Amino acid sequence: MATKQKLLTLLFLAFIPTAMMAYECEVNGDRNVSFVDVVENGDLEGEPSNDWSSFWVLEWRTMNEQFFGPANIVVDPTNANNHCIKVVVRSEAEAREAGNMIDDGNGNYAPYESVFFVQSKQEFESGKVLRLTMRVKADREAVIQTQAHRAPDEYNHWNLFGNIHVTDTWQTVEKEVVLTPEMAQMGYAQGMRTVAFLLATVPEGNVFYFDDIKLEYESMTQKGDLNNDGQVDIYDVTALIDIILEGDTTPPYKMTQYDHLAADFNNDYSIDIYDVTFLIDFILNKE
Ligand SMILES: [Ca+2]
Ligand SMILES: [Ca+2]
Ligand SMILES: [Ca+2]
Repeated sequence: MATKQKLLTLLFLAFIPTAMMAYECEVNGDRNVSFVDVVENGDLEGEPSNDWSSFWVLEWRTMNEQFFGPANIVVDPTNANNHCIKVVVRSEAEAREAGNMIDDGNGNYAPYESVFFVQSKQEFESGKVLRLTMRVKADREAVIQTQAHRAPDEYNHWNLFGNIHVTDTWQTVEKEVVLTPEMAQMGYAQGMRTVAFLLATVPEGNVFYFDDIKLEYESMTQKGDLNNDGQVDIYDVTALIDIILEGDTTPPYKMTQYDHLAADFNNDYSIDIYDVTFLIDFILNKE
């Protein structure tokens, strides 16, 4: 930490005076509403990262043992050139036989016996517009439910995007919602960043496949404008250094006065010294 601080101070002293004097730039004209995708590798074709996964599951890969972690990426059963996520949902009979069924409180097989989670890199507050797009199919026709969670398996609200009707052929789902305070809040903690899909809705069990997943939010900001004031300038550099010093530098980012996705200037899912140099470079070279 001490070394990092020293490095930042050096950079700061070297670049900032020049930036302050002559190169402050006005980017008001470039501002517009856009949708920003907050999942990584949504088409499941890239290398899975060890640092961060957008896609989690609570499932039963062996019928007796609960698995809670990154989702399983497999070859698409309908297209050998494509990859997708596969989630296995055990049947009610298998769950009862295993003796560890997650029930609904009344002894019944619960929809949340198996859950697929899409986890955003960014927390959201109420009022945000969220848009979900994905392709989905299942071995058995089913209606699955969507919930708002804080992190995977940290429940916020029973409904997010409504129910989704899934059939045995690939179909594209598109949903949009404005987050309510109930969706965005868990107890005293503001912030929602996870869509939960409750999959155990057919007692016979099921197998689900998901692909081409996007979770987007409506944004007014642009890269480098961390404080969302319409300009990319020295104040954004100091905000960026603040974020680094506070250590909130990898997804999922907390909600603060700064836009962390705007801070990750080179889009590598890490906010670090490289972003500081890229941002300073951008400010110096902007006409
Ligand atoms: Ca794919
Ligand atoms: Ca700014
Ligand atoms: Ca970065």
